[in-house]
Amino acid sequence: MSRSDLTEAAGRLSACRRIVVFTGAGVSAESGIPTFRGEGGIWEKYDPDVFGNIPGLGQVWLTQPQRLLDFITDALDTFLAAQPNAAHLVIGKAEAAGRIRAVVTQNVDDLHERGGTRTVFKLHGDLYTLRCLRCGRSGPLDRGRMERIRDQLDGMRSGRLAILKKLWEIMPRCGECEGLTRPDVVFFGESLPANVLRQAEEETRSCDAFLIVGTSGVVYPAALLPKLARSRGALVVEVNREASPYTEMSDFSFFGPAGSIVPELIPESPRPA
Ligand code: BJW
Ligand code: ZN
Repeated sequence: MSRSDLTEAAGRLSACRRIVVFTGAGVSAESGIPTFRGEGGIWEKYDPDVFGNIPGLGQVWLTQPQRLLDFITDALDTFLAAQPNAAHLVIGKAEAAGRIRAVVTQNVDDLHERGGTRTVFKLHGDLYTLRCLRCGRSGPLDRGRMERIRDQLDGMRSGRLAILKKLWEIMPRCGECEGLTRPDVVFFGESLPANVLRQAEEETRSCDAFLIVGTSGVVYPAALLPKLARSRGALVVEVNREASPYTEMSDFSFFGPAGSIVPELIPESPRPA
């Protein structure tokens, strides 16, 4: 990455008014949420064949509830502590300034929203929403409730059956029908929310620039969106720690931390193109 390339890419982006930002775990890494893959990723500690799908999670609940407890505790600690970083904030400001049409994210955190972005399409769902397994209704899982669940987990350290029983007790229930709920996130083998995917595709088809931030680009169908943008003639710019399946097809690729590079690409006061 050279400074002149960054300046050129920023100049090209400053002429665009329908930018779609497509993000993955890397945009939240500097907020303290580990990525999935790679060194230090979540899946170094928790096998995706077990923790990445519902049958695997069901199995671990029954056979190793302590492992499930660790997974949930880690997740709650991490998400409760995370704050938006410079990339989330500058994206929110650029949207408010009318330069960005939408953020399409694979992340289930709320950092884009807290960074000020209003139009966020969450392809893989939302950790802060619960869905009832009985009646299908969705409702918010606010931070206060999350903190209370986190506190209750602390007291549960021994005895498989005792942990199973306690987990069952503290699983949030539906406000309407008292049914068990689950986080409204998309695991492997589950469909993405159809209307969210459709709107994300529409925005992608009609954008003039597509800014990819912090994704390895290996999970489908989300991984197809950059190709859709490219096929429609959008300017494609990538920010990542390392090369990805998008590097070859991008007009510009910048390798480094999103929190430093994204503010250079979409500065608050863009220079005229
Ligand atoms: C930084 C940075 C910094 C770091 N700054 N950058 C065979 C072929 C093709 C497809 C399939 C197949 N077999 C099955 C499928 C379908 C499957 C799929 O795509 N699998 C592939 C992995 C092979 N997809 C699905 O199942 C989806 N549903 C679906 O397709 O339904 C129809 C269907 C059903 C049944 C069968 C077939 C089709 C659902 C996908 C759901 C994904 N869910 C997860 C979370 C799981 C829950 C959990 O365990 O918590 O979503 S998986 C995980 O990956 C998470 C993410 O959203 C997603 C993408 O990851 P992301 O965001 O790219 O993160 P990383 O970690 O991979 O990359 C981070 C990047 O950031 C890296 O590049 C770093 O370098 C970079 N970085 N720090 C900038 N500071
Ligand atoms: Zn219900």
